[in-house]
Amino acid sequence: MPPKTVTAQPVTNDQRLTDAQVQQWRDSGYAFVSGLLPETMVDELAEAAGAHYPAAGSAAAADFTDFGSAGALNFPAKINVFNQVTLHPQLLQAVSDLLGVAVDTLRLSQSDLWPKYGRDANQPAPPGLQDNADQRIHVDYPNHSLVHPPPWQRPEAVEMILYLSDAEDELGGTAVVPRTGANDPAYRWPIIDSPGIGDLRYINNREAAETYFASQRPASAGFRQLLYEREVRTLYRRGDLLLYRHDTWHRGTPLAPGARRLAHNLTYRKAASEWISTLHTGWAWQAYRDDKFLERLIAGATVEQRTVLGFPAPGSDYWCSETLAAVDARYGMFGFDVAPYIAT
Ligand SMILES: O=C(O)CCC(=O)C(=O)O
Ligand SMILES: [Fe+2]
Repeated sequence: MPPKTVTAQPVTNDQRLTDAQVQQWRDSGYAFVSGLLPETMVDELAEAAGAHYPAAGSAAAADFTDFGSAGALNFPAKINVFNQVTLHPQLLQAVSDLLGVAVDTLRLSQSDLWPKYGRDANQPAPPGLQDNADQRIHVDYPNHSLVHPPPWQRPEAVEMILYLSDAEDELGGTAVVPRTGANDPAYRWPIIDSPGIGDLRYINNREAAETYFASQRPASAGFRQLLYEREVRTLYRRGDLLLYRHDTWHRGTPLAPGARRLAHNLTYRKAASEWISTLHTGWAWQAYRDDKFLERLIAGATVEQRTVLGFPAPGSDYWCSETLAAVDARYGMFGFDVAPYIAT
């Protein structure tokens, strides 16, 4: 049987999620939407990221194995539009709508962009447990959180995959397992039947992971087969956005041979959930550059966008006459306006 696919549903004209999309994310663990970000911005990002990574079919692409945050384009990037997308007001509004909290209580915890290549049909079979082409079904919380996601009705974060390519031959979609309700066996509690959790080995590749479960955890192996049977795959187009959660079962699936998919991963958490890690390398390693792009980014951001990066919000205890003057001295020449931070 061919995999079941889902297509993105348009947002409303004012670039907000519809009530149905919000409800679907809260109940089913995902929503797949189109039209949230301006098309021109998505095109610009796709072009810039496309030039940054090896072309599909090139020798460098065949050698490319570096995926995950460390090897990816990271926030803040020298590519301006990458940063603009990361802090786009419409994305922040969507997260605020999903979590039901104000934008200024959100924090960015992941922004990285990476390519995935379709293995050439005559390339040798993939070696290794960590091969990324056909992923094992999993949840993302182990490398995002120090703990375990709270009960379903209290989500702490929104994860996103912004697709910058079209699915070629309808392959490479992210598979997700829609949650059907409070008693859905696929979402039994706690969520621990996934590689890397507890004393389970971390294995990325589906076949290797399921062989491992069959021999080490036969009870989990049967459960996991149910997850594969229940999955639906995103039939993505450039600009489509998958919104999901740290407790959503999902996985990456193989691309068409020779294809390249570019995808931007984004996560925003609640400010109070400090146990959720920051996955991108962050600004510490981007300070002290002669082009001052970090300073310009901070100065040019809105108050809300800065707050999402962890900059002290208006009203924070941090602000006093001394810090106002000092921060102005650091950023004022780049156009930073200290006024919103002055207590009235
Ligand atoms: O590539 C995808 O579509 C999903 C990737 C993923 O879930 C992961 O790497 O954790
Ligand atoms: Fe994942």
